[in-house]
Amino acid sequence: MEYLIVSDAHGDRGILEKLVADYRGRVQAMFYVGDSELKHDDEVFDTLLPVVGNMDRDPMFPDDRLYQEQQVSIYIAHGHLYHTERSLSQLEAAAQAQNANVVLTGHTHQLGAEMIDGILYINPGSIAFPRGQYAYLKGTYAILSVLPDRFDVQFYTRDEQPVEELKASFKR
Ligand SMILES: [Mn+2]
Repeated sequence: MEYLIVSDAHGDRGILEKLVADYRGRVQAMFYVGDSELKHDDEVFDTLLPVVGNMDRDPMFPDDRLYQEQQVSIYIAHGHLYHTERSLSQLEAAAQAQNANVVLTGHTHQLGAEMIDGILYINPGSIAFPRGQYAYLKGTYAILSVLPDRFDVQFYTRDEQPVEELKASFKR
C-alpha cells in the first residue's frame, strides 16, 4: 500500500490540486499535515485528509487523526500542539498512547524520516516554503510504502521527480 504525504502549502492551492489529480487512483490515501490556509471544505480535501496547522483559521479542521488499516496505524498531527519546533517528546508520547506505528507531522518545514522506539516519524517538508538542508529543492512531499516487513519512504520534488538520496527503508 502506498500513501502520499504533503504539508505546509501555505496558500499554494495549485500544487495540492495538481498532486491530487496526478495521484488519484495510484495511492491508497493522501494525507495533508496542516497549514494549508484553505477552508476545510475546499475541493482538495475531498481527497487529501487534513489536520489543522497553526496558520489555519478554519476551526473545522481536526486537531489530529488516526488512520488505521490492517497493516498499519498512522497518527497524523501538524506538530504545533505538541511543540515539535522544540522537540519530538510530546508527539512521541501521543503516538505511543495511540499505538501508532507511523506518525506524520509537519510544522518545521524540514523533511525527515526516522525510526524512534519502533515508531516511524515522517515529515514530508513544506511543499511551498522548505527550510533547512533541503530547502534548495524548493518544496517536497513524500510517498510511504507499507510492506509486511518494512516501510519505504521516498521524497519527491514539486515536479514529481524522486530525489535519489532521499530514499530510506525501515525494518518494522
Ligand atoms: Mn507551516
